Amino acid sequence: TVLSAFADGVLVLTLNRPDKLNAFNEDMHLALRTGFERAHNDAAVRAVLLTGSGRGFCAGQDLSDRDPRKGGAAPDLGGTIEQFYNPLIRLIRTLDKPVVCAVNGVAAGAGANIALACDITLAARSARFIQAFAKIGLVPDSGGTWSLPRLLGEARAKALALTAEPLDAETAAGWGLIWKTVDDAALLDEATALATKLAAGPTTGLGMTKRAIQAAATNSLDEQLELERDLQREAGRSADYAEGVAAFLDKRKPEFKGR
Ligand code: LHQ
Repeated sequence: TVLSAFADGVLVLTLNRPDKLNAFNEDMHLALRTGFERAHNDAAVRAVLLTGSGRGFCAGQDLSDRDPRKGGAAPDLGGTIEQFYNPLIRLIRTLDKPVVCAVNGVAAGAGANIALACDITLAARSARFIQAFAKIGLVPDSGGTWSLPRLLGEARAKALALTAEPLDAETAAGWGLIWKTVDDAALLDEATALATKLAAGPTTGLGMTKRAIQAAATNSLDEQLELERDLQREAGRSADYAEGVAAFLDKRKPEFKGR
């Protein structure tokens, strides 16, 4: 349900239930979690690339898993969120390495918000983002109610969430919801090149940069200035800082080790 490949420091995780537009069932959740846990624990992994196989990126929760017409007690959706979606979003946000997301096609429901939780999100020009929740009486999850207003402001966040209208990738990029759009045929190459470049970077410093920018969401300026001071102190002790400065002075390309 998730293809996993490792090359040049990049762990590529490909959602792989193309017949269902890569909607999440439990197996896919567990496989994706295993992938992100590996990224956390394996120092050789210095960037992650998340994408989907087939014509969709991810259609959110697999709704055929929980057909209400089959009767029985209403499922505890809070339990599903607690068990699967929330841990996934935390794994992505707390990973001290860059996560690139290549949205190869439609991203709906939780699928859209997982893409928004990644650090750098590129999308195929034909992709669409849909806060599909309102269509079935649900509330945006996977951090959507947090990321949408931060990335877009309340006006656009509310309109997208309340109407569930699809947002085309070009508009999403223009609004600052994602980093950029790429021609469909070039998406995977471009996203792989970006992830590979990041994986050859000063991983410790990049991880701290990610942490600092995320902390700004809740910090005051004073708290943020202090955080920057502390992180810079730590970064200044890294081998990659010494290498970066030496390479600059030698007028050569740095060879970062990620430490
Ligand atoms: C699907 C799905 C799908 C199953 C396409 N499930 N089969 C959290 C906690 C617990 C429970 C509930 O949810 C959540 C969070 C959520 O993510 S809620 C939001 C769930 N997702 C949706 O509501 C999106 C449902 N899908 C759609 O609206 C459309 O499929 C989109 C707009 C994504 C794509 O439309 P089309 O390009 O027209 O493709 P399609 O609808 O024909 O889909 C292709 C196939 O994939 C089709 O199967 P079939 O056997 O007919 O070929 C769909 O049934 C299947 N599929 N999404 N979420």
